Amino acid sequence: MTVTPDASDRVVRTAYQRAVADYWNKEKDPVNLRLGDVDGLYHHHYGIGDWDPAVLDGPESTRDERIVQELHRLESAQADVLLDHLGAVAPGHRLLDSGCGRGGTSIMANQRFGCRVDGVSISESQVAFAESQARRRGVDDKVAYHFRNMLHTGLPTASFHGIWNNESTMYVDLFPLFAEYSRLLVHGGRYVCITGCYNDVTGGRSKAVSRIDEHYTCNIHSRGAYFKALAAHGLVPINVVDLTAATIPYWELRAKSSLATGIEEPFLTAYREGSFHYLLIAADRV
Ligand code: SAH
Ligand code: GPP
Ligand code: MG
Repeated sequence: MTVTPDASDRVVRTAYQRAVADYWNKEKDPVNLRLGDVDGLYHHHYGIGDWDPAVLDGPESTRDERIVQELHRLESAQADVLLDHLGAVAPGHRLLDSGCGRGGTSIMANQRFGCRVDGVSISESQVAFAESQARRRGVDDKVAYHFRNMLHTGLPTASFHGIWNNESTMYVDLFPLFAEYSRLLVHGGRYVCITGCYNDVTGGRSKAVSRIDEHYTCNIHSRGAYFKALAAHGLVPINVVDLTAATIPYWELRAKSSLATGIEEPFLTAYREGSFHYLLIAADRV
């Protein structure tokens, strides 16, 4: 990674963005690192699908390790579902992992499609970590990570066939974000996001949703906000999948594990009371 002396100012432009970058620069929680250590795919997103009840049985001494592996399997399954929605991606195409974290989903996309993938994050330490993983796997000629702001990436116009946000849209305003994607995507290019959003039907931000915002220094948007912002930027939805029921088991297992961070209860409450959904949205650039 090349960081010029003023790069940080150009990427991180507001006090809020500074706070977000600081959070991710310091983040080293075992709930993420121990899971990533399982196979070297480091994720900062949640899981979907049912877990095997057998992980709770068997010897106490290895129970924790079984849970770690199972949580990681569910998180990788989530990324696989996101990639399923990118449509036909050819080896010559270019993809953008916007808000890429430690880069796990970018590696999975390159493994699946054989194409070039660029990841951007507002956290310099995440970018350095992700770069070292790509080098370790020998895919750094195809998978590159950049210390950039997703609101103004500086990447070339109409150069991406696909862009995704895996749990990173809650850190930015959606109008400028989708204006940037509208610029970056080719005509017919696909945008996919997986996000947590609050329910317009039940009113404003519930107590549980506010606790999630506070925990991660983020600003969860309403469900409706996504569709308004997509429509305003020539991004036409092709698929909307409510993953709420599929993610609840992940949170239940996580709550039972020694890696629980305390945010499990607000997620379970918000999902069960219906004030919050875990949604996948896929849209085409027209
Ligand atoms: N998509 C990744 C990480 C999600 S965590 C994964 O699934 O593993 C949220 C990510 O959003 C972090 O990497 C954080 O640095 C990034 N982020 C937040 N605001 C950003 C911004 N304005 N520009 C670029 N990245 C941002
Ligand atoms: C990242 O996951 C969490 C977010 C990007 C914030 C909020 C997401 C929503 C869907 C509302 P992580 O893996 O770093 O979190 P944790 O440390 O809790 O596992
Ligand atoms: Mg995590």
